Amino acid sequence: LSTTVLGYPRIGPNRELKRAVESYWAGNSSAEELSAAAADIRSGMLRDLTGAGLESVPSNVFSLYDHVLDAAVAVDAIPGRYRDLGLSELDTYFAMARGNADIAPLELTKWFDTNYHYLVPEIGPETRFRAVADKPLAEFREAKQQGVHTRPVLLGPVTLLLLSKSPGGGAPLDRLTDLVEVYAELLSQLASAGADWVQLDEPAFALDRDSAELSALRDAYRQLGAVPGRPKLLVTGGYGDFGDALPILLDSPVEAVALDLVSGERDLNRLAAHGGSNGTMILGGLVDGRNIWRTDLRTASATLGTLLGLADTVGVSTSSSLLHVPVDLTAETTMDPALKDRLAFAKQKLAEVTRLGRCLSHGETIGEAEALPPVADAWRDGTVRARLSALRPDSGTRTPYRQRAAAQAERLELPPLPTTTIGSFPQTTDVRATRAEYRTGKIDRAAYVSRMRAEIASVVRAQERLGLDVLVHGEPERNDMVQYFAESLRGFAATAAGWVQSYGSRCVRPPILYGDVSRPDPITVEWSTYAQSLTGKPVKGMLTGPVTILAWSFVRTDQPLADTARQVALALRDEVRDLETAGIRVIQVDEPALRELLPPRRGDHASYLEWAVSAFRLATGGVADSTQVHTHLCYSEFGEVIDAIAALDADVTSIEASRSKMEVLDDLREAGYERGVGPGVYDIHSPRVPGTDEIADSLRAALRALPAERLWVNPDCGLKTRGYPEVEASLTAMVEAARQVRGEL
Ligand code: THG
Ligand code: ZN
Repeated sequence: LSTTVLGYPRIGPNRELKRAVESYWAGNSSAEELSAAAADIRSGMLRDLTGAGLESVPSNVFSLYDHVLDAAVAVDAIPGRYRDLGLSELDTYFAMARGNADIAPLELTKWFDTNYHYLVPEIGPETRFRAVADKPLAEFREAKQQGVHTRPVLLGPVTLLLLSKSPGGGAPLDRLTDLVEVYAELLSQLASAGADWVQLDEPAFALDRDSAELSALRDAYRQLGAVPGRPKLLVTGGYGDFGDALPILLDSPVEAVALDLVSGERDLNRLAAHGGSNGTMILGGLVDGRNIWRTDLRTASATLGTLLGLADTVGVSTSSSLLHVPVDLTAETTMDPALKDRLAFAKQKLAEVTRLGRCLSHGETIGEAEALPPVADAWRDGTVRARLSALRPDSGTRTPYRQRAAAQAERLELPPLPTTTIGSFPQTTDVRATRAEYRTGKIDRAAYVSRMRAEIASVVRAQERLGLDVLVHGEPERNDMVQYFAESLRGFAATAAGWVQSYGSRCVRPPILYGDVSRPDPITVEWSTYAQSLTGKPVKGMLTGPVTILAWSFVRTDQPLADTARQVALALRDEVRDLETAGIRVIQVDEPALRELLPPRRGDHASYLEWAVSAFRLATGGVADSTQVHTHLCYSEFGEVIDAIAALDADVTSIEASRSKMEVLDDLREAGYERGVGPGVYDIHSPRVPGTDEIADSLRAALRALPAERLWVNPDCGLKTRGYPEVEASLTAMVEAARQVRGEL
């Protein structure tokens, strides 16, 4: 175990997984073809891992969709409604992941504070566990056949339960004893197949856990430690420190514990306070599994020195699985060499691990030549820094809401219950093709602009026909709401092939924020003003907020995130001001990721929310009273950030609420939010067209929590993934419902 990684990207170097599963789903290839493509991806992974000379190579880190779903399947926690479909194992798996015409998929949610999403298993009193070790065994044997003795990886039992829900009542954790018995069986089967080490991932302990949850951890590993003939156990966390779970693990009969020493350095102190590792091997997670900067090998090897003073046996690893970084930097052939020199993608990180391993085992030292090249002077921008320090402290403070609301009402002349959409309209193949043709130089700027204008004109006409009150231009020019802005801001670089899995077959290509950020030229103004020129109704300007831009990028680590957020906010503030000057009366700044960057430990929440809120306010606080600021947040779990949402001080906040049945309105009111709200009145994540009556009923329910002058009517998210027929039908129903309820006021 002296050198290893906790996991590796499983999408393939050219997104082979996406092609293979999507072709299978479309009925264009067979299960055998899918299985062959998956085996090829796994061999590629194995080649990378062994090629780097790691001492221990993980297996069962591949997944056809999601490793949490794989863990549920490995203990046979398949809810009855999927079992009853009578499908093959493979199709049952995909039904849980994606649903089908008759049945919804499992809920999808964020994996800790990353941009990966996992499927939420359902484990309740009715779940009948059984060990189904087929996948880990098959992948272990497959690697064995290719000459590699691997270390199977499983999601740990306690984390599996803590990530699950129990829709039928009871708590998943109530099933711990039964589940651990099944894990004991899985361990025995892996041992019989020849596995001498098994890795169990318990990242759920990066979050604050109560004493019952900590006891569950203690009980689980006491029980697993006692399994006769079991393999040795490596327990990993990642995504932060282990907190109070660390001493429990050190005192439990597991052979090794991996620490995240990138975002969980606090565990080093805890290890010292515990008087060392008590015989447990410690893997130092020194190579960042979630960001793309090269490891500072000198600092890392110094940390290894510290670890050697705290544990008898020490190894080197990544801070988390490498799932969150792109596969191979050598695919970036057009990147600025000065930037490329500072980066390491998954494959390059393997070499960093083995390099650190040599420091450990052969006492080698890190030479001058291996030091991280410095940040280039050209990436620093004195103007940005000077502008930020010259900002007045009240730059993020607008006048009181009442005063703004009166000025906006007079200027916008909207009916009560105004209708609008979240911003994007369906992205037709035509629109995508036009963007691609422009990008590859097949059409020139003039041809591109004229086609985009035609699309915008058609979207504006459609909205007028539908009778919406506040229009949008539809965002045909955007690929992704973060990538698009990154392409136009200084300080960001795009990658050519830096794909990272977001969920299932879906990937994103996060931009790299490497230098001081500024906005050389207006970005969205030409599109928004063109749309506004076509209609007398207000057109909303559409921007992505600073926190979301950071959350969905790879961000520099040479200065605090809060400072970087202020730079992004200042660039957006320039854009907001230009939109306003150009006559745009309503400006929406989306922050769907506000919740996502929330640090795992509650003790760190306040300082995060402080800078996150102040960045948003800096971006939006420079406008006149009569300019209306909107924001939009996705996902309905607002609990811990609800006060921050109120503190954003937007005039109108639209939120995903169709599934949480308007309860969020009461929560907002309790948080002291007394401005406009647009609770999503129908779910855009499903192709189903809502009825007028059901939307009208939701509006009536909302009116019980909110006065009519503050209620807006909108879908719960952007429409870019939907088709035109359903969008037109749904918006027709929405506008009609608003008209009906208006008549009752
Ligand atoms: N942009 C970015 N991150 C995100 C979202 C986003 N994270 C959260 C959420 N939205 C994730 N959702 C998706 C939805 C769709 C896709 C990816 C993430 C998707 N990707 C295309 C694919 O894999 O085929 C590739 C898109 C492209 O060509 O650029 O469909 O909206 N940054
Ligand atoms: Zn949304």
